[in-house]
Amino acid sequence: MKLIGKGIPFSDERIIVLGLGHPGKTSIMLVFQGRGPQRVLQLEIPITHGLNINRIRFNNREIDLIDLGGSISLMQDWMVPCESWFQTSIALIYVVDSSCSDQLEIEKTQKFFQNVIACRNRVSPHAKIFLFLHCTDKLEYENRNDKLEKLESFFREGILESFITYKTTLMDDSVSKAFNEIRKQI
Ligand SMILES: Nc1nc2c(ncn2[C@@H]2O[C@H](COP(=O)(O)OP(=O)(O)O)[C@@H](O)[C@H]2O)c(=O)[nH]1
Ligand SMILES: [Mg+2]
Repeated sequence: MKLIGKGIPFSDERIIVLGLGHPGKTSIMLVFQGRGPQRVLQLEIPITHGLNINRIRFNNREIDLIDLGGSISLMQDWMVPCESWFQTSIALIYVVDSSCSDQLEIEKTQKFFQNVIACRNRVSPHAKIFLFLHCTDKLEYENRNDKLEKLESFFREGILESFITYKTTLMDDSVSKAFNEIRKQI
C-alpha cells in the first residue's frame, strides 16, 4: 500500500491536476478545498516541488486531489507523463493559462494535453476529463469570448474523447462552480 505521508494511505480514488507552466493549478486546488478565490489570489503561493496531495471529502467519499505540477520538471521526457500517477484516477483536470499569448507555449501545452489523454486511455480510461481555460480575467474584455472559443477549438483538435471545458478565473466564483459540476459527474 502506498502512503500519502505521515503513514496515511493513499485513497482508492484520486483526481489529478495537470498543466504546463504556472497556469494556476495550486490556486485552483485551494479553491476546491473551500478557500475563497479572492483570498487565494492574495496568497504568495510557492512553486510546487514534486507532488501536492490533499484529501477532500464529499458524499461520504475520500478523494485525493493530486497536483502533479512540480513533477513535470522531474520527468525524463516531460512530454510523456508517468503512468503510475493515473492509477485509480477518477478525473483528470488539465489547466491552461488562457491569457498566454506565446503560440509556441500554447502548442506545447496542447501537445502535452494529448499525451496526458493517451496516458489516461491506457491506465484509467474511465477517468473523466476536464479542461480549465483559466485566468480569463487577464484576457482583454472586448475579444475574450472569441479568444476562449478559438483556444477551446484548438484543444479539441485531434481529440476523440469527450471532455468538458470550464472558463475560470479567481476573480469570481467560476472555479467553485466548475468544481460543483465536476462533483456531480464523478
Ligand atoms: N490574474 C489571475 N492570476 C491568477 C489566477 N489564478 C492564479 N493566478 C496567479 O498565477 C500565479 C501562479 O499560480 P499557481 O496556482 O501557483 O500556479 P501553478 O504553478 O500552476 O500551481 C500566482 O501568482 C497566482 O496568484 C487567476 O484566475 N487570475
Ligand atoms: Mg503549483
